[in-house]
Amino acid sequence: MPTLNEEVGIGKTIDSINKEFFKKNNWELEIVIVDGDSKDKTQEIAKKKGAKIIVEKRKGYGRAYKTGMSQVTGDIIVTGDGDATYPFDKIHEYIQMLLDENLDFITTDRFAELKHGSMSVKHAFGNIMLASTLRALFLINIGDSQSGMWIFKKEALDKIQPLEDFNDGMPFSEEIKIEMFTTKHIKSKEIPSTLYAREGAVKLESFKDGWKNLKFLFKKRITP
Ligand SMILES: Nc1nc2c(ncn2[C@@H]2O[C@H](COP(=O)(O)OP(=O)(O)OP(=O)(O)O)[C@@H](O)[C@H]2O)c(=O)[nH]1
Ligand SMILES: [Mg+2]
Repeated sequence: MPTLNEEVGIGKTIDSINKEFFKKNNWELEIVIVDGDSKDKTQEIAKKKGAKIIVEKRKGYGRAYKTGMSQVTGDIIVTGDGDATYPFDKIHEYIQMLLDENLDFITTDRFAELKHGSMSVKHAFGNIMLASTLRALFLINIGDSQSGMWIFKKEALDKIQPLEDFNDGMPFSEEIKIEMFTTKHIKSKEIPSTLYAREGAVKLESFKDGWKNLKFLFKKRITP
């Protein structure tokens, strides 16, 4: 989980993971936050709840993931924000599906179940626009191009472009989907999921990030 000043949501996010299920199945669980040098109690809370802390002072959502993914050692990686919006209470089911269906990469469609107050009309509109653009430009069938919860085999990262080539900002989210869905021999799937209302302050700057995400799609489409 990338975190930047998420003291309000990080505890709830970590607590929601069904640790019993992991234990019962002998699945080793490592919780990792990649923290952008938060000035609040994010690191303290996460540490108390058993998470490993990686500090990445360089700015950006994508930068945090690039650093985190290059350092974690598990066979399966599950991602999501530290703001209690993504259904970490269901990740054991998603992992089980990845294994049962022998998939390499799962991305989650938040639109399947938007809980009250989880997405403003403005954000929903922006997300739908971005997803439509992604579908048109890359011919892949994804309904939610900006979802930040993915469940995937770490080895899939070896089959796509090098992590360091990924965008450092919010476009990381669409870029990982494009890479996973357009690379041969990677079995990818989008599954229905949920979005809860956010805890704590938003880091996203709607118009600025929306525009950056849109420009990124066109730029990626034309660069070889
Ligand atoms: N390490 C690190 N984490 C970041 C940075 N920017 C954002 N994050 C984290 O990345 C996640 C996504 O950011 P959000 O502000 O939730 O963006 P969003 O999910 O598009 O917006 P909401 O719908 O309002 O939640 C959150 O857990 C943030 O704390 C950063 O520069 N560095
Ligand atoms: Mg968020």
